[in-house]
Amino acid sequence: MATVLILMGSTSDWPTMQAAARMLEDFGVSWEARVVSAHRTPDLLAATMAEAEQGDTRVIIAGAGGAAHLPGMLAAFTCLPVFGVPVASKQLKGLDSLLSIVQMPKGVAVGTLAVGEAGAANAGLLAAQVIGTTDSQVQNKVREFRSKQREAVLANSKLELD
Ligand code: RP5
Repeated sequence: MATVLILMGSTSDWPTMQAAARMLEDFGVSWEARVVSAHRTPDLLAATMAEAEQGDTRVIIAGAGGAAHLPGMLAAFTCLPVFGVPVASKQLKGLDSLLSIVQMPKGVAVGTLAVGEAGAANAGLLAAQVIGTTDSQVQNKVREFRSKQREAVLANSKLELD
């Protein structure tokens, strides 16, 4: 299994969750993405966490929409850090996903990111930062990313009328 495991409730989450994979790819962190649903495949959820616990996986990223219990259920089965990404839902645009991921009762932790693609990208970034605490190559790539981002802002900091 890869260093970072990206799980999601449905293939329909993949267009959003790819932003996490792209970020990890940029930082040279190995990743693997799978569909595991908390309510459609609960047995697979438990088996996947048992597999992750036995392998070299360091971080779990979990994206889900609607009544998004996937990140919390994954966290219940593992002591690996779980970062939850609320995927925008059709009916409530992700407010439901956000509230159901962020409001974990005390005792089982999920780190919740922003709704949608920004949250997925930041989940990848945060996972890379975790890996960077023990891998200086990854940490240097994160520093380089920050520095390029800063330069891009400075290069376009003067605004004119359209
Ligand atoms: C959740 O239900 C998934 O995470 C997805 O965001 C949402 C809708 O799933 P589909 O009906 O598109 O498969 O379990």
